[in-house]
Amino acid sequence: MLLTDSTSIITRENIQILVIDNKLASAEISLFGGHILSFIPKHDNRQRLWVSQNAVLNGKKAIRGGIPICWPWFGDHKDNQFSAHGYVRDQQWQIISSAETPLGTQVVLQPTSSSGAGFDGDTQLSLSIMVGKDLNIKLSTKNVGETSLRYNCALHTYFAIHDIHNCELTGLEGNYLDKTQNFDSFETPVPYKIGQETDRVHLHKAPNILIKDKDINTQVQSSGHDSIIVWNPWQDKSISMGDMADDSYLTMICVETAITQGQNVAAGETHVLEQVIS
Ligand code: TA6
Repeated sequence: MLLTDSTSIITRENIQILVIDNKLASAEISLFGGHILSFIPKHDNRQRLWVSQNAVLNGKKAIRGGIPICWPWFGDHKDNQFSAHGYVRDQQWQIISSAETPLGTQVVLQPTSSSGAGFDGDTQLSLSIMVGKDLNIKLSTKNVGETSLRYNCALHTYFAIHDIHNCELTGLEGNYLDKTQNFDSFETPVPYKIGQETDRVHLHKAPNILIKDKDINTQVQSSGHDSIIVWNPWQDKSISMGDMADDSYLTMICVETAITQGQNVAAGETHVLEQVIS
């Protein structure tokens, strides 16, 4: 196992977790799903990510919370016969490399296979994570086939907040498609507050979003995306989801850096989706 001075492996229920603890931050990454579960910078010791207290850690079901990797599609599959959000968030990933750098600890993970039913691309998928003052996540899709491919993806990040009623987003503009209203198009509200089930695909390459949680701000910088999704299930959906406590919608919000409009990757080329959390 490729470990460094600041990395170790623990087992929690049925999953292996890579624990990173360096002078800048600590983090936990489930090797099941290539799934970041925790990021705590040491300058403020504030947990940035939310994980459900009822998350299933059986190594079969995608973990509720943290940063699920949605690939090679986002949401429902166009043929609707495959599970939502693709097939890599519920498979085992491997550590390809790890290194201590001046900016923090960098690890690269890859899924056991990036081929699967529902997608005919020939790819190499890798996730590069830098755990430092910020959390820098890069999802790279290399086309190792002979023909161009097209895919969607998302870093489906669940952020921890104190109270959804005191939360406001800045940095989004233009129109969004509202999944709770047949994907009809609406204007981004200002101020951007959440007071009901919210499931919005913003067709805006917002490079810099602030999640304002009373007087605490979490910055979300994105690149390589064509959309930002904002999701909060609110109370009824939370109650209906076995891996969410009934009131857990109050302390989380998803701000997801994504490709939802189709990204072409020519043979031999690589596309990188990046999210930086501060
Ligand atoms: O990103 C928002 C969303 O697509 C919602 O529609 C909701 O389905 C959420 O993802 C969670 O999906 P999951 O398959 O993880 O339950």
